Amino acid sequence: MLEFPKEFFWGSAIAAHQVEGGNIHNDWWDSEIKGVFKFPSGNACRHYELFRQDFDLARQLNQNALRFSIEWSRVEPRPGEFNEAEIQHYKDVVLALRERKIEPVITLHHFTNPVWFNQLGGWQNKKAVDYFLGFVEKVVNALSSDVKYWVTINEPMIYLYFGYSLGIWPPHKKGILNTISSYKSLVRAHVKAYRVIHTVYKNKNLPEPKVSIAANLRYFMPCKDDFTTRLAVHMRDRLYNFYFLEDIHKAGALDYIGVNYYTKEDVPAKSGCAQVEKNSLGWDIYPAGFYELLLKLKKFKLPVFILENGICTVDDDQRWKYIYEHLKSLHRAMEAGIEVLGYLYWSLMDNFEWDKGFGPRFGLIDIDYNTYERKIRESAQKYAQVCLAGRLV
Ligand code: IFM
Repeated sequence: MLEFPKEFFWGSAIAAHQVEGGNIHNDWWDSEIKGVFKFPSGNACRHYELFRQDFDLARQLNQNALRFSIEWSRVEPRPGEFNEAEIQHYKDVVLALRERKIEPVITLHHFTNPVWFNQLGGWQNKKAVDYFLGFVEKVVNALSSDVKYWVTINEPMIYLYFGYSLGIWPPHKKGILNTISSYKSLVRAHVKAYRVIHTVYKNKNLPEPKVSIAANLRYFMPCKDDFTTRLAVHMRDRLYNFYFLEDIHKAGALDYIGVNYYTKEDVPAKSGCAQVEKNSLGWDIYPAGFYELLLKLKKFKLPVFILENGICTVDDDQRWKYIYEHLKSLHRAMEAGIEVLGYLYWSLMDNFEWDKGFGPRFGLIDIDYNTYERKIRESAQKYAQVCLAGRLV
């Protein structure tokens, strides 16, 4: 039996564009209606209207934390023009969570931008960070009294890779120079947002907030025991896993480390040294890598918060096995001295998996996209027992 701390966050995560539906003012929607993607997000899960029902289910599943994102393009559909009704909507969302004794963990940027922001040059515009801060200040002022945990940017390296290096996601700005300049912008955006958030709390005499990013971390698996492989692993760790975190840590803008962990990657790539099970998108399932990675975070001397960990599969037994094995690894890392604040499964419900559409099923809750009926999966019930007892049997 593995015991977790009494004060532990057990929950799940979602993101606006993937669940809300009808996000007509953002760049993903714009690319979708221009036919760039095969699968448009449309109504998604209709979570925008059904959020109370979804939070009832989260409560029923004994979850005490939920991560969601605020859709910037709803709050600020035109530059400097804030939509008070949308701000009220997110206040209602936070309140609905609090009423159910669920801790809100709020993401401010989860892959989508308002269309106007991209039209003005996106993250390459000299004023990009100021635009973002205008939104951040507005939202944080509105929600601060009921929120402690903030995530400024979700998976900056993934966003930069798909949106800039490859250019297949909005804003479709392919190229290394675009990637580098946007990287710098995102680092500045985080650091300044961190300061804005802390200042708002200070001015309002509120207890200190906790601010981080959600870093998508991958376990780079050394497939040979030689110097070149070790160097290649080190370089990938530095570049993909730690560079962004180190930059913002150096700037004193990190209160905890937000971790999203899904998979491993062999080094050299595709050498297939460890043949393992895969999820329905073909990603390797490797819980041992979760442990190894968490240990590598020791150097930051900060608590860790698992903001995403999950599997897309049509085999619900495989989902439970995934959760179980990853929780075991997490517990091992905690025994080895890593302080962990909580574990959020990705995702509370099936949702719009970006360019892959609605095919991949990551949810603890099944969504019928014809009727929008929600059905709790068996794996969710098992996870609910862990959330309730705070232990893995
Ligand atoms: O669906 C995504 C999420 O938006 C960010 N992290 C990874 C998930 C699964 O691909």
